[in-house]
Amino acid sequence: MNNQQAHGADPESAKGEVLDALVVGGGVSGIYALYRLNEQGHSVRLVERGSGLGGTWFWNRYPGARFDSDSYSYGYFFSEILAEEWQWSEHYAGQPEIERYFNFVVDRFELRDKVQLDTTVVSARFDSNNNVWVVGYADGQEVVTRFLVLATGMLSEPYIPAFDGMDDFQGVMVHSGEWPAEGIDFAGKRVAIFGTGSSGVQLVPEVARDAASLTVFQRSGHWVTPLNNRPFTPEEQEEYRKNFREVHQKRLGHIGGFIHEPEPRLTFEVSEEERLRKYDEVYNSGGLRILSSNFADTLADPAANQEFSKYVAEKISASIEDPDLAERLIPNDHGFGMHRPPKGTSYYETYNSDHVQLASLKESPVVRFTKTGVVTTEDEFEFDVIIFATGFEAWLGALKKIDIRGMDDEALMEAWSDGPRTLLGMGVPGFPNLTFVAGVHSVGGNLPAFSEVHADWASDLITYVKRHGYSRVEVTKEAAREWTEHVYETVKPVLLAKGSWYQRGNIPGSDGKILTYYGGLGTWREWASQVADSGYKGMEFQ
Ligand code: N01
Repeated sequence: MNNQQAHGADPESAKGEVLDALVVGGGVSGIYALYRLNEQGHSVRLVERGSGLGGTWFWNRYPGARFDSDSYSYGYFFSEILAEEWQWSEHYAGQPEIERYFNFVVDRFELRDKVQLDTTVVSARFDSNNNVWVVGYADGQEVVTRFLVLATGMLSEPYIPAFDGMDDFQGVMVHSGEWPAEGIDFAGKRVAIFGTGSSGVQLVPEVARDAASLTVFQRSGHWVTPLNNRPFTPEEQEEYRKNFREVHQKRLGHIGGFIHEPEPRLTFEVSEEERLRKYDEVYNSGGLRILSSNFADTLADPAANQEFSKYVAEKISASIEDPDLAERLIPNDHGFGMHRPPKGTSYYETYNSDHVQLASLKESPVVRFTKTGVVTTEDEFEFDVIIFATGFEAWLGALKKIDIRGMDDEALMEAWSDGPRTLLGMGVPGFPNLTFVAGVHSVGGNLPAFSEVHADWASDLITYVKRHGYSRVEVTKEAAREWTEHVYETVKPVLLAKGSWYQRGNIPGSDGKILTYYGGLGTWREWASQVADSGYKGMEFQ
């Protein structure tokens, strides 16, 4: 990385300048927003708190971090250059390669000079006299922008539970989403992992490989199925290149922005033999097909859900030598897919090793942390390293870190004290000239696919405002009420675990308000087109 790449543009250059748009966040959604806004001729800058680009794929550099959707379906589709000049090495690429991909995009499309790294936004105040946002950075500098584009991420603010005595622990404590760039050497170390969601599941076999001992603190079991990673061959790449446009269209036509063929049949309308054949197919195909190509009612009908959960439970039992241990690892408080299902590589098999043990927090909760480890109601453990794979405060965690003030100095979090209210997840009443990419109420699936359509819509809106000589656009309360009610309607048929992060269920004391849009990419696009085509009905211009 050269000097300019490491430090981005000179912050001093912002002085006196009024941008058309400031993009906050250099992850998947922010990078595309930067591309699109720049392509449409807007003066734009992207600021990112990290010292590199990639967002979630910059911070989550823990061993084992990788895609669980097919690499070539996760990236961008705005230019064929992306398929011609980028070759994925694996079906489910690892974090270093993914980080390289996002840097490749930024360099290939000559966006680097519009990126300012190591810049943390701490405040954003709407100046209603001039219809601009005044945005403050942690170092005290300010920048003025007509539009504020928040691409602060879905899972970007780590959540670490508060245990008594945590400050006393003298070993290394780290969250999976804030992994040190220099890595952690586990050789000969006694290691603990808290959390068995997607991050914990990816970490367990990697840490076990080198550590002297590994203790996994599990609160709930999760339904882990095989990732089945394999090389992405040059022949497959050629096929993908040829079908680039079709793959793009397929993503746009899929409810979750994936490329998987949906299965329209219902679980019990086929014979038992056919049901098992389908189950084997989705189980063995790897990645998230297990959910998105499974019978259509798997996440809607409790009996169908139970049927598939039973199938997966048998697979789990078959992977573990000790039947009692298998019993403890099999989820007993939610059915398959009610939490976002993790994909693993030898996850359950790792527990067959003598130096790996499961500590169930339901059977024996933590009493306190000590200087040397952890005391539970039944045991005392000594550790050198404690890893928290305990998830994130989805969407709102990152927004809470910025003091966002709209009309009449109202804080965004006050406006959302009864849960987020948005139009399309793109705009909020009382907060003019503010838009999001892959924000609350706008996404549920393959994030890059959603990011592209959101950023296109946002950039078109900014173009519209400029072309018509307006300086301000604001969502009406009525439009936000209507969309927010629709968001709540779409979640009703879905079987969701209470503790799921989609509704803040993982944050203690949370209100359980729905954050994710379940209506699908197609419905979102239809609604968004109707708004745009009607001259932005539900939005007021000045
Ligand atoms: O976090 P999670 P994650 N005491 O919230 C446990 C994406 N992702 O970082 O199940 C003890 O899923 C909690 O326990 P329980 C993906 O979208 C993708 O793993 O609530 N334990 C759970 O086991 C994913 O959904 C990939 O009982 C506590 C774990 O911590 C999202 O990121 C890879 C606790 C948290 O699981 C988040 O995944 C990684 C407490 N007080 C992540 N609080 C890919 O493969 C929480 N836990 C692409």
